[in-house]
Amino acid sequence: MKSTNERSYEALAERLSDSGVDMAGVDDRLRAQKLETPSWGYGNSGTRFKVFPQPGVPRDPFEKISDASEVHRHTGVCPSVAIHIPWDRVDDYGELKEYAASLGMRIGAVNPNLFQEENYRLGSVCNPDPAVRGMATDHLIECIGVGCEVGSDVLSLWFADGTNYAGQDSFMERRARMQEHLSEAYEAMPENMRMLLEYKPFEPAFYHTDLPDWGAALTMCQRLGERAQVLVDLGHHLQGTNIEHIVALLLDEGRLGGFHFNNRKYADDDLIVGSVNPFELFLIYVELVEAEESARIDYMIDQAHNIEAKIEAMILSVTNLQETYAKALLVDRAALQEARHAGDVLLAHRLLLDAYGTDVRPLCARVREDLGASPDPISAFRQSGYLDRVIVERREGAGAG
Ligand code: LRH
Ligand code: MN
Repeated sequence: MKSTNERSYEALAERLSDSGVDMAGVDDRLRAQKLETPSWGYGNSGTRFKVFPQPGVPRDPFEKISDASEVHRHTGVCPSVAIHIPWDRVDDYGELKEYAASLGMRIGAVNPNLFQEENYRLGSVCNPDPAVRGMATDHLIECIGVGCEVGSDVLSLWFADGTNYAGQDSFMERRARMQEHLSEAYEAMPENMRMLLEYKPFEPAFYHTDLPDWGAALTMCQRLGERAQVLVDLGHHLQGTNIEHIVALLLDEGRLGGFHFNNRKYADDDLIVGSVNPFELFLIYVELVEAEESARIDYMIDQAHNIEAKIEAMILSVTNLQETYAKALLVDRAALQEARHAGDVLLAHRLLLDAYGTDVRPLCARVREDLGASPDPISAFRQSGYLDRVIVERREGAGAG
């Protein structure tokens, strides 16, 4: 007796094949989708107003990887975890790597922290004080070492560096300082490692930020070298910004290195990806579908789950990304090209709406099943008893955060 999902999948596949969709091709790309979850998304987090600790949150990087492996077990597409140093500092990184491997996981991007030390009040690599810049560069090189120990080939950099008042410092001098110290780090990276530069328009700096937008990040990457690429955090754009256009520009420059997926209604809200503006996320994937075959792009999630259940929030984020990718793969590219060249404005637009309006959930459920994961991940996670078990196991000691 066929399950409801099997029947709805077959009906969907038949309808899509009849309309010329290469279902085997779509299946292949969905099965090959790779997403990376952030270790810090499993720990306690909040705002300057309050951090609401949750029972069962991981107390160390090993437990964060365990939670990440649970998300991978149920979704099948997120076998790597990004780490943040020192939040995930351990005595033996080889042991952390082995532990991840024992759960079918690997360590992904290594994120240095250049925003929490006292000395960084006036910046890190852009700080007027050469001693502080040296300290920041030492930390970058330490993180390159961590990357080598855990088998990571991605150094993911975000700088809180900036100023709060006009006149406080020289834009040009700060940019020269950043280039000088990033070049030092770039030279220290092994040949297989890539440096991702993440821009952000403001916060914690509120007059200027040294890497505020894609242009500043792109031109800095072009100065550093081929293995320096731009990281697009969806929450790091001013209201009204057309992010999918920025994605197309960076792809065209061959410098789109990766994403920090999340969603915002106002500023850097770090909400669940696709929870506020799913159509924008779809349009970003429409730009990626064609280009990603020739580019290495790291798809990472960067979120803070301040009030919602953290593992479930991560599972929902991953399924939102699976469904959005599936919809973007359904766009009839040939018809779209034809409509565009014919200047048929609304036909081109409606071809995107057709794909976006397709209920791809039976397809994604089927792909997860094929990957040995759960057709309905959130129900499977709830029935797994994993959370109840870790709440008991992790009763002692403080949650990480
Ligand atoms: C900065 C940011 C960056 C991380 C941090 C956790 O807002 O997006 O990617 O280092 O969040
Ligand atoms: Mn980010």
